[in-house]
Amino acid sequence: MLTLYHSPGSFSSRILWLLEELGADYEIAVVRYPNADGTHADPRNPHPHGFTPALDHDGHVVTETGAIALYLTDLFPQSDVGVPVGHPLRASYITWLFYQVGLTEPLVYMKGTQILRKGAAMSRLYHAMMSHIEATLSAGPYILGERFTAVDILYMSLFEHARSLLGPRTRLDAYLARADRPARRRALLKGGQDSFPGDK
Ligand SMILES: N[C@@H](CCC(=O)N[C@@H](CS)C(=O)NCC(=O)O)C(=O)O
Repeated sequence: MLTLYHSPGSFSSRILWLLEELGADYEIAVVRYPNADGTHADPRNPHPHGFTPALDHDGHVVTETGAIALYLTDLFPQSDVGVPVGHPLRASYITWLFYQVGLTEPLVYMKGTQILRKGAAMSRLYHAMMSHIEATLSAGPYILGERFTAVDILYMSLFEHARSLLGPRTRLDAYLARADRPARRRALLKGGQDSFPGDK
């Protein structure tokens, strides 16, 4: 049994979208955040900090969005949303999953909090990273090429959320227009969000 510990509008919405793409049978446990000082975490949530997402699979707990994405797509190797071991795209798939959670997400966060302004090396890395992503998408339509994968779920969710920080980017906007997928709409409804981000 798969149970997703979820808070509407949080990172767990990405995993909900992935579960819908995979056609998985799962339950959602809606949990509340802890207070800012870390106290009063929801006692049902197995995440060590009370954050979301956390995934319980038959009593085994996985946390961290990237780890959950890899775990789930490995659990459903027949799905096109992941890339199984031995497939020619596996190296690229894992590289991009880790690039998203380990580099893109923190650098975009640092841009949002203005920390980037204080560090020339980090700022340079941010611009190099965005150029790399856009160059990759020019061969797209998706990060891995023709195939929509869990990597796109993580990137589309992040870039939609942070879109106003990123400046004019035609290619990125064309990419984000592809996020309107039936599984995404189902996930938003099931996850407690009643409208699609692009809808007026
Ligand atoms: N590195 C974690 C981050 C998870 C995270 O920060 N989740 C946020 C929601 S987007 C959260 O649960 N925050 C609780 C809080 O701020 O108290 C992941 O990628 O899963």
